[in-house]
Amino acid sequence: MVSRLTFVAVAAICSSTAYAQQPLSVPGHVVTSLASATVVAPTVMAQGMKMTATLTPQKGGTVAGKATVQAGSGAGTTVATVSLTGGTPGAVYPWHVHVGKCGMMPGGKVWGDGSAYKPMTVGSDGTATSTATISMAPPSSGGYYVNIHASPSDMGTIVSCGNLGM
Ligand SMILES: [Cu+2]
Repeated sequence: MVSRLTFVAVAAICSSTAYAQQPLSVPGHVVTSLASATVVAPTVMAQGMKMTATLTPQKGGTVAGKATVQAGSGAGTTVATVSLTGGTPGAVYPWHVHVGKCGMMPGGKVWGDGSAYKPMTVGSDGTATSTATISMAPPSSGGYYVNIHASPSDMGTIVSCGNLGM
């Protein structure tokens, strides 16, 4: 009975002019919350998940930091963030969420579209931050880690790494 009422409510909203003029991505919009609460239950569960990683310097380096991975505001998206300290001012560090764990040889594949991860430029104080939005729902199982690469021309050298955990 509950699901039948929900269906009727969604159908009524969907046929209205107001719905047609509202993009689904507007936060708090009634259609978005109805859909995420009653139709796309797995997404609701995923949105509560947040993975974090502590990034530790590799091979005697100084680059440390933190990373987070959690559901984005749009359905089926994930936002990954990274913040670093101890970087070389002016350096450009590519980074990704990878499948697997730190220290894998060879490294695990990039999770999601690699071009979504923009390389970050280190400031004069040695810090850097970056945010990537990936067009996939957050991972719900398996192992993942965040790699910081030495430079766009030296992807093989990892200057910092952290395993992602719940
Ligand atoms: Cu990488």
